[in-house]
Amino acid sequence: MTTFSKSDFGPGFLWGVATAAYQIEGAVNEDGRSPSIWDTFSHTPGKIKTGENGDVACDFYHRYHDDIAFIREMNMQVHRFSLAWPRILPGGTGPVNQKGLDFYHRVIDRTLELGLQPWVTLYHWDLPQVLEDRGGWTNRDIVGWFSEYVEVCSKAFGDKVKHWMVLNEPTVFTVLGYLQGTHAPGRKGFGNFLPAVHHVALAQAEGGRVLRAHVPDAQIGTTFSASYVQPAGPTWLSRMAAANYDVIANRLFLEPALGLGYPWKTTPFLLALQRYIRPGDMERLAFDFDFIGLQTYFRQLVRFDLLNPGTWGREVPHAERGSKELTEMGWEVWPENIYHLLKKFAAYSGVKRIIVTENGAAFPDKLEGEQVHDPQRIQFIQDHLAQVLRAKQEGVPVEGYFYWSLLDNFEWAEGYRPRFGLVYVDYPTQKRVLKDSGKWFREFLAN
Ligand code: NCW
Repeated sequence: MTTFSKSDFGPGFLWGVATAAYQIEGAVNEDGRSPSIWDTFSHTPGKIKTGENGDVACDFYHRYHDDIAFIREMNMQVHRFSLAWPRILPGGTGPVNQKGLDFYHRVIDRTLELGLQPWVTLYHWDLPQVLEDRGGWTNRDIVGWFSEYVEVCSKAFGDKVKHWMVLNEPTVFTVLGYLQGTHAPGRKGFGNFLPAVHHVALAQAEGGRVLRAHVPDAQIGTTFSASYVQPAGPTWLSRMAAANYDVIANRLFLEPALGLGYPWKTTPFLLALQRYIRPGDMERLAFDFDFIGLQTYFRQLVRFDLLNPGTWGREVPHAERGSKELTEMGWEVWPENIYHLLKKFAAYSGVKRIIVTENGAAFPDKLEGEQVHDPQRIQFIQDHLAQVLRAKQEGVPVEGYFYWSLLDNFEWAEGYRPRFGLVYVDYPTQKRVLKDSGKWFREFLAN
């Protein structure tokens, strides 16, 4: 039983779902799209746990019409999705692919036709491979390449789309893609990571400025992955390690956007970024975002580790924490996480408005006839919404909650196994089934 109702969140609170282009669209060779770094990476043996790729995914490219209708059916108002740079500018820069624009016009028109708001993410990790071949995010020229792409998108869609997010989770795509190498493009080491961080942070603000210039009446935001970081013990060393983890997990891209610069006082190894910083850059990192997208899935419990110079920390294994429940991603379920993060983000004076642009969980869903019973997901959502409401009632300006994700989809290096959707996708037949959790939203949000 839930102890709250939709009306407790207030009349203006926005409810929605989120997706990302490469994870759902498929049709990778259609209508002039060029390969992205995720096509290259997923077709490289050993990179995806299951050997799978996004060639077909959910075939959203052909099924968008009916898929978007599920959002309406669940009584939500927001359809958050991303644009694929390699569909729109197959050369990364230069000639525009009209067929790529046409596809997104169809998606936007269908969204509007159903009375939903389109919320568009410009970059959700599918960099054109041609640009990676020129250094990708490690090449400073990418700030100009990205600006060109943002200009094309804002001119094409700015009349219809009034809510924009510049980037999806910069920390995740730089740490996993350019430091650890477990995500595309699979680069490793600080020599890749540090320049990528600085160029991404510049592009984050520059993207905001380009949008503002071309769509002056737009609400402009960007999204951040976040994890509430707790020290495992009361010692100074434990707290120091946790503070360093907090910098990477939560502060690295948020603080420069807010005009606070990089958090190198807490984490001195970030001083190595200075090598890539040119005169005027520190001012250019800031942009006055209308809203901040908070995306969170789990907390981090951290202890001191002498063997990990830089952050000086290591996460405490779940077995040692007595974690009650783990999702299919191996992520611990701990709903208070989202409450603490909302409070933390709201404490920055530059954060005016917060939208939870992603939160959700993967569980081992099974199709039984025409039904998918997913009580764990319903519980997860209810427990997280209770914490969002708690923060809101304490004055946090949180004004929306978007569930990740509309559909089960290609979960990057994990392949198709983790199912995050409110709608089940039977991949062999591409049949869709609204899960019990989707039905729960439908009832919860009904008038
Ligand atoms: S992997 C990840 N995700 C999932 C993905 O499907 C989606 O595209 C992302 O926006 C679900 O939501 C996001 N997030 C990574 C979580 C944090 C990993 C820790 C990295 C430490 C730097």
